[in-house]
Amino acid sequence: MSRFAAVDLGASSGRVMVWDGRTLTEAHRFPNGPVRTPGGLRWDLRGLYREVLHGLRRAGPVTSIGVDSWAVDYGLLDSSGSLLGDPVHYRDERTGGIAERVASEIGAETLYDVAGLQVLPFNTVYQLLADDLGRAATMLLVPDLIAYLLTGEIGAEVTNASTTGLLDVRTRSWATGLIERLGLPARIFPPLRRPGDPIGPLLPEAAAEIGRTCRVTAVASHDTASAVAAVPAPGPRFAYVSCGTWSLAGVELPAPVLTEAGRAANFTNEAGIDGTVRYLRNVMGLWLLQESLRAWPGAGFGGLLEAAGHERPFAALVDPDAPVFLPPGDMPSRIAAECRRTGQEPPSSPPALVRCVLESLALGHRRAIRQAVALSGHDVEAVHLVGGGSRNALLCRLTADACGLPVVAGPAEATALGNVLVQARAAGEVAGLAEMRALAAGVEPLRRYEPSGDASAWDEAEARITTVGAGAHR
Ligand code: LRH
Repeated sequence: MSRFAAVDLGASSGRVMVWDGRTLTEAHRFPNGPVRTPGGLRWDLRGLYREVLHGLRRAGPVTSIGVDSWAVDYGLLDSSGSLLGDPVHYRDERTGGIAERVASEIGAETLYDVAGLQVLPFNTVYQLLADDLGRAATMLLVPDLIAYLLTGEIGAEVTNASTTGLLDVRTRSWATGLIERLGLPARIFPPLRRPGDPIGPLLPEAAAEIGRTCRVTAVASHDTASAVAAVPAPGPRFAYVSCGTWSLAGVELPAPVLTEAGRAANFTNEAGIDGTVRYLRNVMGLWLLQESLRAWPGAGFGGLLEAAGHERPFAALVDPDAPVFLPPGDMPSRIAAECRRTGQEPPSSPPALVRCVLESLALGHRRAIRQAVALSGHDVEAVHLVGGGSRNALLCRLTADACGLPVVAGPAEATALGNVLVQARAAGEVAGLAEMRALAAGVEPLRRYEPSGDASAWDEAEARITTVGAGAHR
């Protein structure tokens, strides 16, 4: 079998991984994060690209490269193909109030009927409306931008384009009518490409940096779409939580669900591979922990987790999706303030706070999965928890208990796996989605957590965050 490289950029770390048909090996890993500039909260695109090139050099000879990343963010090119500044980070505050304005002007129902997307304040559509597009000739989402730097080719991969709010959920083509109604310039939306489509060979400059040439192939460039493609489920009756900076919790469906109840619950219909729909909701995810750890320099994560396992259950709970947790900043203080606001004693120590975050997240997983099942009518037998969060045994156990379903944890690198497996399939070396999932099941031992404990305690806990919580975006 050939070797394939995945460039997988997450919001808090990036990596270049190599697949040789049986094993996935890390060639390079590097931190990523927001940079505060006078022009707002941004990504350091050149820094990221430098790390990508370094990783691809270390990867050795490969047949093809695929690029995926977090969703919604983009860079703008001018008419000469030059980048107009670093991409703005989705946690920047520039989109404040825009979603509400668009909903009152166009109607939230109309938007949902066209794009089937959950309302998050940072959806690309709202970012574009906050942006100055005067000199923009092309909008490229982050993985398409990296692919452009590597090959010079312009395009928009469809799974990630489905997170813009401007892709027609039925036809999977740009929603030109909506784009026009919003007054956005149609010229900036590049031709669409699908997972498995060839993008092109490396530019000579990129090949010189990497030390060899090869081709770049479109993958499911939305990281969550790649992760779901690599869920190691033997059949269709599964829910998933793709757990990293965000937890994306839901089910895989053959067609979108565009009901009023789904819209009111803020469920999204994002594009998966092979025409599948990722019917899911965003839960705030490990961001709550990552930002807490940033406030406690020197705290060892392993020790904190171990201690959190011995803390009193359900001592304090927050709605993990409260908008107050979205921006960067002091997370422990915000969690304590939320506890006080909702009449609870704030966690008294870092382990107690970690326990509060993990139980609150498990409740977020439960709420999203139960609603996904109820709204879609798609029954599930197990929850597959993939991504970095699958290494967090306490979170996996709490999620199994909260959902009342077995949790199958792993693979941790599901996103990179989904990326390389789509390339292997495009090269004719893997047959289809079922074979991709069977291969994904073999890369690391999967851990199974059976639900245990008192189910009614979780019902009460959910009632607590639902009645006292901010209600977030649902
Ligand atoms: C996860 C993710 C998620 C998006 C968010 C911006 O990395 O792609 O699916 O909603 O980042």
